Amino acid sequence: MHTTVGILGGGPAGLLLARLLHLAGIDSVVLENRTRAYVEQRQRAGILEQTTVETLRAAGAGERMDREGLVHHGIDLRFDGRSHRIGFPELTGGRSVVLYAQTEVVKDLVALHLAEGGPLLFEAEAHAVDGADTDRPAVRYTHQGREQTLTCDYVVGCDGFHGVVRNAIPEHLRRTYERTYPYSWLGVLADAPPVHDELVYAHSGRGFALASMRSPVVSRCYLQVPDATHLDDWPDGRIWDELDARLAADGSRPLHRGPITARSVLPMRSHVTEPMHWGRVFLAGDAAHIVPPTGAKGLNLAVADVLVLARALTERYATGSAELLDAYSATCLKRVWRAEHFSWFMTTTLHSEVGQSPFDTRLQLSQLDRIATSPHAAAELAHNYVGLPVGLPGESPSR
Ligand code: FAS
Ligand code: PHB
Repeated sequence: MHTTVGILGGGPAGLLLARLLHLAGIDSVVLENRTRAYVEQRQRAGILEQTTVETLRAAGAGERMDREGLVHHGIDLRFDGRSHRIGFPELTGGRSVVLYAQTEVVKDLVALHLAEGGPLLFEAEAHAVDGADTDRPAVRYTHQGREQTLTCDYVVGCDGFHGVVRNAIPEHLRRTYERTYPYSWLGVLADAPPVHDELVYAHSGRGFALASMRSPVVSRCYLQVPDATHLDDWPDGRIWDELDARLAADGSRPLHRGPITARSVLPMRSHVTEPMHWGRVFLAGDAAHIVPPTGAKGLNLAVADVLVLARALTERYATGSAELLDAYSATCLKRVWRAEHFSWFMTTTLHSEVGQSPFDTRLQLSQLDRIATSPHAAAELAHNYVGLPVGLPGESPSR
């Protein structure tokens, strides 16, 4: 099989890229390792930056998001028994975020692509990319029990952190930057109405907590727990008690409790692979970078990479110029490192390490107090949270 762009991975990055290329009249084939049901139910991100929302609308995948998504104009920060709201529009010149789960974004993009787009093969596992430095790279993959080859002009690795495309960049040319954190998140989904209509991020001596949601009747909450935590040690009652203890602040109400329908433990890591382009191979999304979810950046970074790459490929096939393709890695890494910094900042400011010194705790509280009392510090957080410029040609850089 031959196509113009071979896309490995049917997560949000791969599906959105295929959609944007389809709208630009550029053929692609998407190879996804798992089943459709699996990728559509895999619980991950929940917050969409304004640029992500606008991109999904422009791609024709915004109708259900606009109907069911919850527009959030702020977040609550809780620390030292106090609650402080960060209002986004007033601090960012009118920008906000939307709460709409990644599972729903993926469902919308899969449905749209199967209805209008090119080939999207599920249960197609890619093994390797050959000839990445030639003008006709080839992907070796298995589908329906048969070894197959997909040749293309370009290969894009949207295959996540454990993907194979990254390995097509010669090791001696690849630079890896990593930071791991000595704690994890216990994430739960519960049939319980959220007690607060915006997200609540809490710093407490017992550890971090986040109260998020999936709908007006479904809560999504997270607790900082030690690495290698066993779910059996966390029966429902203990989870709710701990959430209430950490989220408590003046005037706050305890959470509504309900059946917990899903739970998982997520390790926390920051990771960047450079470059994000070599020869005829490109990396986008988690295949190139991972952020701890405290800054709600993961999915939004993947969308921003794909926006820049789709624009560059469209330019290549419309004018023959590879200028934007050659600038892809540098363009994305500028934004990626900003998001890495913001996610590291939110993580290290809001989580308490075991054995953390009282001095460090005081520093965290001073930083949080600064955000709560200084419009400048609050604006810096708000701008990063609602989303910074993507790096598209002609985009206003100053935000
Ligand atoms: P994805 O990982 O979503 O998609 C990659 C796809 O490639 C997968 O479908 C995989 O099956 C496929 N694939 C892999 N290897 C393949 C191969 N060899 N052949 C074919 N296909 C292959 N972000 C938040 O903001 N909030 C959260 O709460 C949050 N929770 C997260 C929880 C987890 C467990 C993870 C891993 C991430 C979480 N994130 C969260 C970040 C998340 O949103 C990612 O940034 C986002 O999924 C990135 O999208 P993609 O780059 O498309 O990668
Ligand atoms: C979520 O809703 O899953 C979510 C929201 C914000 C975060 C992390 C996770 O920072």
